[in-house]
Amino acid sequence: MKHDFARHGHSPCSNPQVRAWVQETAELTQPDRIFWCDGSDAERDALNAEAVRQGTLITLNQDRLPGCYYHRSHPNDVARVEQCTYICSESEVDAGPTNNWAEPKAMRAKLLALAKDSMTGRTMFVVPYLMGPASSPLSKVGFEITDSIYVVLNMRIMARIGKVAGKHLGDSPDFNRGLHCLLDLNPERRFICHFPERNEIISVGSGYGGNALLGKKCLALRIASVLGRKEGWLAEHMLILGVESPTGEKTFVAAAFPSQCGKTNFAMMVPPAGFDGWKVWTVGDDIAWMKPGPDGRLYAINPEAGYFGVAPGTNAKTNPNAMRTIQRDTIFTNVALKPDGTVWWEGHDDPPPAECLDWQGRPWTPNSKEKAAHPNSRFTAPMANNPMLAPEADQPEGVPIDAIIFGGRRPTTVPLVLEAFNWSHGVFLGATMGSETTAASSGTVGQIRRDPMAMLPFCGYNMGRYFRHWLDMRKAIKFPPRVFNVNWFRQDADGQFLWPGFGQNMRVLQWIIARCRGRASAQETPLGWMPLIEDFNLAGLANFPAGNLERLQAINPDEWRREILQQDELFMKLYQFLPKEMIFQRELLVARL
Ligand code: GTP
Ligand code: SPV
Ligand code: MN
Repeated sequence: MKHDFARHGHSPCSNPQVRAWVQETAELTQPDRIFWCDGSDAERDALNAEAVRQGTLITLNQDRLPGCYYHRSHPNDVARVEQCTYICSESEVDAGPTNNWAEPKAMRAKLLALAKDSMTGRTMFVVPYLMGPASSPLSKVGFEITDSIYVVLNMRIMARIGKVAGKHLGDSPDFNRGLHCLLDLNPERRFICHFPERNEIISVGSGYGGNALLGKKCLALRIASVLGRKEGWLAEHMLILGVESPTGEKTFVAAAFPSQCGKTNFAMMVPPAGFDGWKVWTVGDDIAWMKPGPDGRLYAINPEAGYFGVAPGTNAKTNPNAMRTIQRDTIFTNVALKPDGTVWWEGHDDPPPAECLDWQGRPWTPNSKEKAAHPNSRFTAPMANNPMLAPEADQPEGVPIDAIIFGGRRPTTVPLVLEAFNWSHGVFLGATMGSETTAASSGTVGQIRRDPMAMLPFCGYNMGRYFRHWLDMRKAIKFPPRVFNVNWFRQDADGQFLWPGFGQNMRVLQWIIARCRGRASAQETPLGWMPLIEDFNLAGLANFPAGNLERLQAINPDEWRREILQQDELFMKLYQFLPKEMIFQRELLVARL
């Protein structure tokens, strides 16, 4: 085995535990080469060139999309796989009724057998990475060992890579071990496994997204949620944004929406006409780590450094800042490839190309029956490209959160916006969230399921105890954020969205901020505080039929009867572990209705 330390001046991390683990993993997987990533630009160029040579990446039109590359994943490997994702805690109760559990010893043995000799003839990459800003007390170090050059190139964008991680770690043994092996991409041998007690992740058989970029869902949510419970903080599937008012007042908000339910779009929102002087700054678009600060407020950091965003539907009208962000240094995965070396997807600004290659590399024309881009096709782009990246995004202490928003994709039942009566009620609103399933995870799309706090696929421990942890956090936060519930996706009888969404969500955000600042009145309803119709800012909103706001805010008793029954299904599943407060909140809701 040749250790390729000299190439591009890489030097391996000097941490003895890291070196021992890398050595042990190399002995197991038997790569031809070991490549330690240092995060330099020279390394990026060399890796891109090598990925193009191998056919893993296609170079896009460098005049129009400088630094951009194109990738097609295996057609059977296009989304997260919840049925293959396991929490391998020592005790099954610790994983809880909403996670797949496997006995850790047996699962480890099975995975290590699969990993054995799996890198023969290949390069083993060692990616040191830091989740969170340099020198933040909230940041965490991980090492990902992978045989996928595509994973390395994505991790380079999504996390802070190389020396910064080694420096943060020093000689400490406190780092996450992540082993990723592509194997042969056979779905039968696809396992995404978490060992919370060992701070370890082993992922085999998938090269895509959250299955393979181990810093993201595996570490920053599943493992981090366990650490957060132990250490007194929250790891959440939340975007973080800052709203600046015309007077320069800044308010930070964190929002949990399930996968493909609008986090990236909300985080990068541009206020519409009529909101002169208002600005929305992005801190993060997918994950928030939140901890009470010394001043008694809740502070949040974005552990990531890039966006792994949904391509379809992204255009200059829905998300202009994303369109600017992905003009350079971006990897496009499973979108359509145009003959001029640029990219396209359903919902792009450009009309459908007369001809192109679809996400599987097959010729596509506007007459084709199938979509040109996969519904879960994505861009991987550095957050530094975002023209509205919050200046606070790198602040080690994070940003103070004044509002927490929960929202799902609900065609009926759930109003556009309401505010919780208090923290416990807010936790209840999050805990009972439902949402339609989307293409972000393999399986049926469009089915409503309970997705508490948008964390159903990402909570690394028992969901009942997770609710308890949320309730307990109240005691540690002197000035708790207010909690809100939103739904951008309510439809009329013809299946049309009642709310225009995207930039117009600024109107909802404006009410939320006014509530946080004690400036907006509200009416009490069975579900929570709601804006007074006459107070809600609809000024200048064109083509918004009279009565639509009433329809968006309507509480339909029949729908709510069904909703409570569906909430009960989750509560029954968790019953043994469910905090009593959740039962009280349910009773109060029933009584109010
Ligand atoms: P993940 O990266 O999977 O976690 O998704 P996300 O939560 O970041 O969702 P994203 O912002 O990428 O949006 C997902 C889909 O919802 C896209 O197709 C968007 O066009 C659409 N979408 C986002 N915001 C809105 C909205 O306000 N209204 C409507 N109707 N659609 C929206
Ligand atoms: C999600 O599914 O919530 C994502 C995409 O953000 S992935 O990284 O694949 O999990
Ligand atoms: Mn996500």
